[in-house]
Amino acid sequence: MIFNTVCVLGMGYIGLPLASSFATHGVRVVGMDVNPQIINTLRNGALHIHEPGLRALVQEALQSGNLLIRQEVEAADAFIIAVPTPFYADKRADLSFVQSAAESIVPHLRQGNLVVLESTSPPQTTTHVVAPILERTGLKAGKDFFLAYSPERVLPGQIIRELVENARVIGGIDPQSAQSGQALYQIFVRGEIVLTDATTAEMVKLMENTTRDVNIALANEFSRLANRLGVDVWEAISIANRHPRVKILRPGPGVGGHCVSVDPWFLVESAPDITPLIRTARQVNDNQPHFVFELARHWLGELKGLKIGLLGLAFKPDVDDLRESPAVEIAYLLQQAGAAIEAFEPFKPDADLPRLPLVSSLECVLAGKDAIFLLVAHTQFCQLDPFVVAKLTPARQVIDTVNAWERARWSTAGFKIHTLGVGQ
Ligand code: SAJ
Repeated sequence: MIFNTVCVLGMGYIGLPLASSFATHGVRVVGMDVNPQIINTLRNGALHIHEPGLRALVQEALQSGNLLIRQEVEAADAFIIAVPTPFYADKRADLSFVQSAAESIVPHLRQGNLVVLESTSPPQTTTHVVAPILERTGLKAGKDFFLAYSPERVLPGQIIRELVENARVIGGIDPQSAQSGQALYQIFVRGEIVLTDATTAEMVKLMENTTRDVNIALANEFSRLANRLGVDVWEAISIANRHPRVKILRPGPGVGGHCVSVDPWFLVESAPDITPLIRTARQVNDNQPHFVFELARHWLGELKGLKIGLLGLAFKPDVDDLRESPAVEIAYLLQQAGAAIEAFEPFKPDADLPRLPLVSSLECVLAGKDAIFLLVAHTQFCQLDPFVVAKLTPARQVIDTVNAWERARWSTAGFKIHTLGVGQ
């Protein structure tokens, strides 16, 4: 199958690198987004997201003349849906973006086209939600056009490399659709391409992130036990991980981002009566910011009026993504308890968070504080020298929620350091 033109719907963390990768491999790509601000930003040669290496890739794609940024869907040989799947307050998936993306393809769908859904979705979304919308054309999925599900599986911070190198699963609604998907992605994917059916591919994606979530929940529970029992969980984990079949993940302030903290709910949604473990792990991780807040209260005493500087708000190290971030939740919990907080997020210094005061430098977030919290293990924070920090802040209490700071050194520099998972 020949793909002269590919239309990618959604110019976000996945759609933009994907569209650019096709474009730099000689395919004419229509990169489409409904948000006019994103369109303007991209057309002006700027980026609306931070991802290492993305700027160079997008520029190369634009300069090649192959990547066209549009606000409307255009006719193409293949359409890739890479839009967000948020969730409602009751944790059910909100498929409205997927549905409207599919609807916007309808007027352009032609015999022999391929449509691929990349957005993480509950099992059976491709067959039960997307296919019926596309079939409003009168064309039949699997007979007149190809339809497949191929989840993105890249790690934020490593997207550009992983997009090319990771194994890719392509689940067709029939074998020909999967093969058509393979022909498309092998244009730039160097990792193994594994073909299966659409619902299996949906399950694969959700199982991967659920495995991670359940394992992090376990690590977080270990850290709670350690705090109570007077054990250093980090030492215990490093010893346990020397066992050849044990790989305990890292405890932390909670699980954020738009993947691991969301996807397990899609499995619970599909069968709530048989998924108690997945649900409980989600609840443990969702509760972790509260656990950290209570620990802080225990360590620092009365929080009302306390001036606290917060280092990091992103959902994980070295990214600018604040979605579902446990750090943000901890910030609000401290604020609700009456603490006078200020936060510094170097990857998004001007983030718009209601009522949350952000400062734009390390100096500002340290100045005049009573206590400092390390909430995200951004490289620049991990490398902080406590002797330099001691000169920039009157605070002598620090709380390290990610075990990035060497306790002995911070103590020597005059700080009382409290670390998540280290019981006293
Ligand atoms: N976290 C911990 N402890 C750990 C590892 C992570 O507390 O040991 C926390 C992080 O700080 C963060 C959250 O978990 O708040 C999720 O971070 P992550 O690095 O585990 O994953 P994401 O959300 O950035 O990306 C995941 C990846 N999935 C897996 O590794 C199985 C990625 O490959 C997926 O493409 C992505 O979800 C996605 O889009 O679904």
